[in-house]
Amino acid sequence: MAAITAPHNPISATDFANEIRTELKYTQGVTPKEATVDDVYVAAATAVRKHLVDSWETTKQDMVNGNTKAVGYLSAEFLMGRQLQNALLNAGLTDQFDAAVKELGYDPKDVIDAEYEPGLGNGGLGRLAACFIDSLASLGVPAFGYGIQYQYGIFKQKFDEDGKQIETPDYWLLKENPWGHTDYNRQVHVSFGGKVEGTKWVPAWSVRAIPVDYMVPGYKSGRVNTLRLWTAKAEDELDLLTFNKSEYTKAVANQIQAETITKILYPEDSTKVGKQLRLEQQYFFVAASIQDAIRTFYPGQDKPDLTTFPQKICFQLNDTHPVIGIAELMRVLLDDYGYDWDTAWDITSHTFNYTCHTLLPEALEQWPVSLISELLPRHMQIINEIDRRFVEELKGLTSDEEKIDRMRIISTDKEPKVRMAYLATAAGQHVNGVAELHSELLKDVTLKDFSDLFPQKFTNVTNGVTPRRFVKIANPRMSDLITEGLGTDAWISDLEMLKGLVPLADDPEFVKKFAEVKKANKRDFAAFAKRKYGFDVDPNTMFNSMIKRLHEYKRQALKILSVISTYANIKSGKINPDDLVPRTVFFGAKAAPGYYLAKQTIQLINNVSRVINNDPAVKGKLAVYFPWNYNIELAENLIPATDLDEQISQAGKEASGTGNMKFALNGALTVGTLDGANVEIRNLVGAENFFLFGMNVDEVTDLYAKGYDTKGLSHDYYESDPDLKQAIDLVADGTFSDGDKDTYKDLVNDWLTKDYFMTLADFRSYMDIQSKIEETYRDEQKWARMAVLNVANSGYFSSDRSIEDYLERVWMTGPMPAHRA
Ligand code: C3B
Repeated sequence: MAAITAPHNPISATDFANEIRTELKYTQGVTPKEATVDDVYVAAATAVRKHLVDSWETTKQDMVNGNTKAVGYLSAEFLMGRQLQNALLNAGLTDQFDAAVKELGYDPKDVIDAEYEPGLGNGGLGRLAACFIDSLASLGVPAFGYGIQYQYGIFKQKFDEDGKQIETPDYWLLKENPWGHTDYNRQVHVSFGGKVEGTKWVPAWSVRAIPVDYMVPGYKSGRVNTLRLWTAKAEDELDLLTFNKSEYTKAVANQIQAETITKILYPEDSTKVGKQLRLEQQYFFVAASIQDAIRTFYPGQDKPDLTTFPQKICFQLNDTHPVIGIAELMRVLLDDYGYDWDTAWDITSHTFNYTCHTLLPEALEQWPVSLISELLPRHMQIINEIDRRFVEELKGLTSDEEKIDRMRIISTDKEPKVRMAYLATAAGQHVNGVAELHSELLKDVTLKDFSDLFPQKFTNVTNGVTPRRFVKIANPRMSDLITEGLGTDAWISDLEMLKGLVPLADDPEFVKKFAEVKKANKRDFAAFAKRKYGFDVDPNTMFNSMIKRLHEYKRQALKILSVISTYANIKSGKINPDDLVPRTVFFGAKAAPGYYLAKQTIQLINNVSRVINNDPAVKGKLAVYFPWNYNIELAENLIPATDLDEQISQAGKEASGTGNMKFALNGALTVGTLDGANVEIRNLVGAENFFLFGMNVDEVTDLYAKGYDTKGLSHDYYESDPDLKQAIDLVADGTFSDGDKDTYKDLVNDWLTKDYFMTLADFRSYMDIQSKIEETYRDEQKWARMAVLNVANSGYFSSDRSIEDYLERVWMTGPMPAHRA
């Protein structure tokens, strides 16, 4: 793939400082003397944005005028992280920025810190979308990210004095947002409700969808794509008549209803919700995006030839959230442009592809037919017809009536529902899982009936992460060492080049330098943790991290029980603390506000932390920290400083994981189960460089078959393992709740009677691997060598590679020809 390398930006630091001064004066109206660090941040952001505009313009023009099919990545979440450093890197202005800001009398770090991190995603799925649009731009593929500009992102997390999670709203737009351009001149309208007369939809109400555009600059590709996030506004802002009668609230009712649509990100992550508002959100952003794509690729045409649409753009459905888009494109083609069903279906089915991100059945959305009928009656009519025709098609493929019933897009139960995953699978050309194991399980279990009859639709694309943000920017020291080792920095856009580090794993000099980088990163993190959270972290201990959403299947409970067990054994004298490798355990996790057991687990971790960190008996040997409000900033700081990463989900539950990739790429070793992308990481870095424990998928399946969760078998594990019993008893007896035995009652009860995710069954195996981890860690050289090999063999996990796989297996397109000035 021919990458064009943009020249290093020729502007000098002094000129860039002048550009910042100009923005301060003409955009913000402050003198450099009056300016605060927030002003300087906004001015610098505005200045760097201007350096990207020309490429943005040519990219858009080349996309519309050229013949390369574009990608529309439809996602309810884009967890972008802070933008300034990434924009500077891709504009070739990092060094000039540092010098210019110093010239203006500021510390570059403070200016970068002035940016408020947008939280428009819940976790892995949203961050993956952000990595993917970065890679699309860096590879020079024409692409749009389409999503929602939520007014409130994911909640801000705090802990109260009891250690409980407190959620507060994240009103991020209170701060100036210099990256998003609200384009009032490109608004579209989206309708809802009403009735159908024959096949004519007469909606009851509509809203304006206003795009907020973000530049997505590629790394050394000379390309800048667009992330277009829609925000909802009322058609008639204010009912003046009512207002003049002094009925203020009533007068703005319309506005409130409209703007509610993009008010808040759903705080759910892989768990069930059934809210009308969520369907409104989903329809709102896909309907706006489809209109946008048509007007972009057929500018000024009243009667475009939309049979060419699948050659202009393909839409990737990021999980089930945008799947209603299938019915919407059908509606647009049938009703707005007058195509017959077969033509419309041919266009639609060649436009959409679907990525499934889960194995939890409850996370595959199903919308009640009654709800869709009310909110989108014409779409329900269309889905009924899709279902009817699909059944006909199935009858031609199988005589198994039960199978046909199982596969129906509309379920046949008493309260029929539309199964969005089935709709996507039936309609699209390709369905992919996000790691090899996950894609296999999709074919063998979750979507088995479909893969039996339509095997050609199924493929795998293993996830990846962007090396720009998660290596180059997050870990500058290690990046410099890699560049020194390889003699080039070309690895940043060709991550497989890290393989060149393999021989250096046997060069004691290089390995030593690598270990020193990790130590320096740990000191940096300790300083960060002190500044930000007031923690006194000891950088001379092993840093052991578990950062991800709090979910039972991810098994933070397993980790905290192991910590409790070690603590208890030190206290009882069973373990001599001097025999332990001193360790600091970090947790970072938000729990969905309505997820009771997850919130209890958070409370338990906080209180274990309080007890252990204040107990002189374990001082210097064991500490637990739980920095609140886990976000990308924390990840970018903690990952480069981590020695040991926890990927301990129950086998068969984590679709892929992407944190695991970030850690391996930053020289942390993994302790993990054979789940998600762990399997591929272990294969690539070598089994001897990975700490494997626990049951595999088959063993988990067997244990369910024996009745593990239904017959209370977890209790046997509790009774037969004294360490496990001791740890659970300490939770139950009030050791971590000031003597109160009720605090964790439900959690303990769940462990002992159900334990659906088999934490107790995997406990012994998890404890056993710890001695191997400690023994390895004591040999500094050996550990560092393993860490180097993890980095060297993880180049596969670049999101550039994921995107290349999508291009080849799913989208059938590629980069645009290089732009010639
Ligand atoms: C997540 C999965 O839980 C992860 O295993 C996976 O790595 C990422 O998606 C990206 O593919 N996921 C999520 O964050 N939110 C969902 N609703 C479903 C899956």
